[in-house]
Amino acid sequence: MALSTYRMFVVQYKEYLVNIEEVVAQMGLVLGSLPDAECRIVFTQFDPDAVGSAVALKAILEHHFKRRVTILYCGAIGHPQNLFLCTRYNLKQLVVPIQSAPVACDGVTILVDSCSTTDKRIPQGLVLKPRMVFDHHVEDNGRVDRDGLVWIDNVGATAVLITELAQHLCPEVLADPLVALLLSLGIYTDTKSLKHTRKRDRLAYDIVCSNASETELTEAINYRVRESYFLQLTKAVRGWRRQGGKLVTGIGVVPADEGDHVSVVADELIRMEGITFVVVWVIVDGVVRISARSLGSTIDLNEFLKNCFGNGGGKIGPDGRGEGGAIMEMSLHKMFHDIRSRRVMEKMVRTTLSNAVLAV
Ligand SMILES: [Mn+2]
Repeated sequence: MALSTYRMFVVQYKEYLVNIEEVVAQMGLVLGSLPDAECRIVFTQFDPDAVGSAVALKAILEHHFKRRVTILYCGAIGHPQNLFLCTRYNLKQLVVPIQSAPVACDGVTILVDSCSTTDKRIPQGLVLKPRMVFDHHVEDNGRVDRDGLVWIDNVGATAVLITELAQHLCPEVLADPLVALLLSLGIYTDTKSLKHTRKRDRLAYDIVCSNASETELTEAINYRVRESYFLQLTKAVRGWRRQGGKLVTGIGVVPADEGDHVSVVADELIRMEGITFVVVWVIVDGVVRISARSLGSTIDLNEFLKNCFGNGGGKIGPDGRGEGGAIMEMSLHKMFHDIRSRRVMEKMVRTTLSNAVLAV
């Protein structure tokens, strides 16, 4: 793929989109101002896009900029596909929990696939001061500190940006089968199996996909799903509340490694005829996590998340589909011990959220 073809698709999005040379120049400035500092790539949500982007960016920083790089993640690994990737490719060698390696002030912190430094998944007390941000959550970008490089672009996945950067700086990193596989998977999953792509997404996918093993990609896409997912889906269907095109439901209290099912359930429910807005909640470790989906323009997903929860955010796809999440602050920890208090807690969350969603 000729580079000029890429440049054609680097179109201005608000004031944030910069062209690839500008990105490279900014990277050079940031790294040049801290010549010996180690780079720490941080992501807040463990998913194929974040992991793929981080692993590929690490390779670019090592090969092209000759930097030492570590990759740190926040939160738990709970989605069955992520657990599969961890085991199959021994990712825990490559990506470590942020708690085990606190971000020191003298390092170059780089945030990928998120641009919020107030994300609830960042451990309390840890202040992230990213000098570079690579992200595609365009609607969130008001919250990022503008010191250094901020590349937030309206593409299907952060992996698209990193592929473009690699293609421009050192295409050889894309020949690595693991890098190619993870980037392909990042684009594939973030665009909902390539259903919601723009031209840049497809161009990037073509490049990375040609270097990834077809068998391994198929294996990672067709990951097995746990029984508990189906039980939680049943619970969500039984307990839903609907009003017009709005649907709100919960899957209750689940173990930490099953918390990511909430987004899979939300993806499933938004497909239902007549439904244009879905909110699904789950309680993990005494914290309420929300996954929201919207179709069309009747409800502003980001405004809803911010108004209701004061945090969170999402992204809007090329067809106007919204996808996002938030954390609801409720002091539930104390109630967490027996089965009866679990029911009380679930009821409290259900009522609060149903009222919030149905009132929109
Ligand atoms: Mn992403």
